[in-house]
Amino acid sequence: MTAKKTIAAETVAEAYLTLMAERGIEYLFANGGTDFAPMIEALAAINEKGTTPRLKVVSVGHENVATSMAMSYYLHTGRPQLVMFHVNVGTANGINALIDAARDRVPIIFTAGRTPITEQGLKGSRDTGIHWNQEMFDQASMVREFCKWDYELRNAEQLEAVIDRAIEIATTEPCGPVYLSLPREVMAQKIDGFTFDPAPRRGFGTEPGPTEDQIARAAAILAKAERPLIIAQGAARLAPSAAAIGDFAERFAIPIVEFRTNVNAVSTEHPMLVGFNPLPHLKDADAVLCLEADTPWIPTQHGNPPDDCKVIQLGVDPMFQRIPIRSFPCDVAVTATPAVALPLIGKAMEAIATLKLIEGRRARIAAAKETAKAEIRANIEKASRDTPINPVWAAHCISEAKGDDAIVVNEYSLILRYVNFKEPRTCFGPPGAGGLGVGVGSAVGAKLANPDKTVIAVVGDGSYMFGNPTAGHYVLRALDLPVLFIVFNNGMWEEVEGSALRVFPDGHAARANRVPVAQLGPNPHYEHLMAVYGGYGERVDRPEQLPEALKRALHAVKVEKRQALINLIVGRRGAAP
Ligand SMILES: Cc1ncc(C[n+]2csc(CCOP(=O)(O)OP(=O)(O)O)c2C)c(N)n1
Repeated sequence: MTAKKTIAAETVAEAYLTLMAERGIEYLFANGGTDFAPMIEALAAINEKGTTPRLKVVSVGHENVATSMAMSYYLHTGRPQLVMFHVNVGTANGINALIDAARDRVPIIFTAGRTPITEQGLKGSRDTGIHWNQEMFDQASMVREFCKWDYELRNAEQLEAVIDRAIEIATTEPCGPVYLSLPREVMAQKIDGFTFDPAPRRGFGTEPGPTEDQIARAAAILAKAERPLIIAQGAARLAPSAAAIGDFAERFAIPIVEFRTNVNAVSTEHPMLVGFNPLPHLKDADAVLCLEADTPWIPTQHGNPPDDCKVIQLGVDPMFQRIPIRSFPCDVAVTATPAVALPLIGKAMEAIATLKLIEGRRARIAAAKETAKAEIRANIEKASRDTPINPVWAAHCISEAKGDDAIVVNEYSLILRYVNFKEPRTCFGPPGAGGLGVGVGSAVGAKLANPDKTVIAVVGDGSYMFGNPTAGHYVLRALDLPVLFIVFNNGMWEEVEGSALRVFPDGHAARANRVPVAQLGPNPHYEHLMAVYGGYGERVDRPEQLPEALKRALHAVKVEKRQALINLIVGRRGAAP
């Protein structure tokens, strides 16, 4: 039994904020309102008393940016953070990124004030008109579908239990956000010190384990397969899983497709990485190992693997129970992280795998990779003189300029096939749920988590606007964090246009000069925004200008320590080769 610890907290809010820091939460990303009165008073008290550990508080001008920052910070560090917003309205603004976090299994302690319950009589009772208008019968109902747990703090006595339950549930696999509402009177309540357990006996970070039977059946399928395929998707959220995927694939010579991945699991130089698209690998496979893949392939685009192909679904919740309809085949489900399961499957395969099969495959994959490299080089050469700038050429130039350990946050526009990522976990893609507008905040969170690394955000002009860029640039300026933004400005929502043409290939929209809704022109001078934030901005509309422009912008970021933005006038991505 560890000794209890007592702190000289004067209010519930002060005890709450101190206990969060004691439990390892580093940041409070905040966007406040009248509900924050007790929090503000408590933070000032904590500062005045020099209490440690202490949360670092960052005021963020939009809740979606703040939530994206918390999401990204976790993906880089493995450590969940705290956000707090203004009652129901602030909650509403953060829900887009919350949906992304939920689908990508990112734990966030997502909190909001709750309008004062009492109309008068208590410290913190209602004192402005909005306190009636902001009350809801069930504030948490707004987020319940995307939070694993929700609760309202009702009194001081329950504080430690509530905080520990929130962290325990958020960090237990499958991880995800939890929601806590904090009424003003409860937070303002006076207390005379606060006593808690500094080493709680709780199940923080609990993981499921695979059964022996799951491991044996998966190993039997993979050992026998001649043309196995790994489809890796959400697995590299956890750094040990990324390493395990690379090791396992190399050992047994199994090609990896990183499809819709939000964090790259392996280096692009990994001998088994064959690309980012299940085509053409899926149609020949006789076994597919899906790693944390909610959508291992898209039947209407990629077809399905052959009927006799065995499919293994491996993940902490391999059935993705929170997705209402999902009908991908599953011959064996393995309930574990890749970090835990793959070494066990590998061990079980040792005795039954055939070396000849493995080495034959290794040689074939190496040859196919050489062919693909030649095609990539030819495509780059072909794209290099196109105006407007071809996204293939842009991707290549970014690849050449960025440096090996740079972190790239890609919201939509970067064609990964043309970019080298020497290190695993350096390419952070759009979240699986596709709630756009998280790229800007994710870049801020990435830089916060990796102050010594170059962080580059590659965003579409649409995604950039969704990202509340003024709030993002403001935080970077306030915290002195330099990030390079490359806005792929095609003056449209190409994806929206593309989806209309996919569904109606011979329709009216396909024949129209301008596809309705999807056009964003005329292209704004986004580079001028840098003047507002003391950054470096440049517009680039010719392909030969891009390499030097990237050097200038990276110089601004790395040497001058200023944020920078390249407004890159690009053409359509189309079905880029
Ligand atoms: C919050 C949100 N609203 C709308 C969409 C639908 N949507 C998907 S892609 C896209 C266009 C994104 O534009 P841009 O970033 O410029 O990329 P482009 O498609 O032009 O390459 C839109 C609006 C979405 N995914 N998320």
